[in-house]
Amino acid sequence: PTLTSLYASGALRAAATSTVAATASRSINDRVGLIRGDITKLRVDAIVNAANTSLLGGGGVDGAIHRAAGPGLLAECRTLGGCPTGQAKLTGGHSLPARHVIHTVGPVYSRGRAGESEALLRSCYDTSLRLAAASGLGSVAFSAISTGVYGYPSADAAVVACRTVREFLESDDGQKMGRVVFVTFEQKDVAAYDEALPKFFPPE
Ligand code: AR6
Repeated sequence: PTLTSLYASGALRAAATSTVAATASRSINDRVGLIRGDITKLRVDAIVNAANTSLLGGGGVDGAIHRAAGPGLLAECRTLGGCPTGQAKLTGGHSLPARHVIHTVGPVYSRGRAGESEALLRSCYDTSLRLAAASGLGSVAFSAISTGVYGYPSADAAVVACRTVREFLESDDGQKMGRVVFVTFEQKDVAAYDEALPKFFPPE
């Protein structure tokens, strides 16, 4: 199936499940995807939320996820004691089609401290992927962390996202991961991933 047909259907989970056993023979490119749309509609093992350190909700994708998941998600988040920037925490998916939500906290972008912002953004992707793998989750969909309210330039953020996912999928921990999907929403991020993705996942 095409990536588009995986959107809002049961096929993404089916694809991930059926391919986990065969990851050894699958290329890295077969394990990465890019779609444009609302992340709250995806039926995957986990969607990754761009949260804040309180983990108590907010605007943007965080607000959309909490609205779609229902009040049970906020209740569970209240038990977590927040999350430091660059780290990630796992909850259930509640009323979402996704089984789980990984809440990660991106950096507020600072041009003057771009290196620090980059290290923290990289840590968001890396920590989320390790948490997913440690929890036995085989399919993960990422929102474009920090590229909204937190102001991270989309092109730079897409490079960090693609590079970190590539390195993870090549690592020992990454072998079990069936599928990682980047979810774009606004045109600026669509363009950023159209540019970055082929550089890190070149057509074979
Ligand atoms: N599905 C997928 N992506 C979305 C959706 C959606 N439904 N809605 C927005 N996006 P942002 P940040 C994209 O601002 O920059 C919150 O208040 C959006 O186009 O949601 O990390 C939190 O509580 C953008 O590309 O997150 C924090 O306080 C991306 O999601 C703060 O915002 C991230 O934009 C975090 O800021």
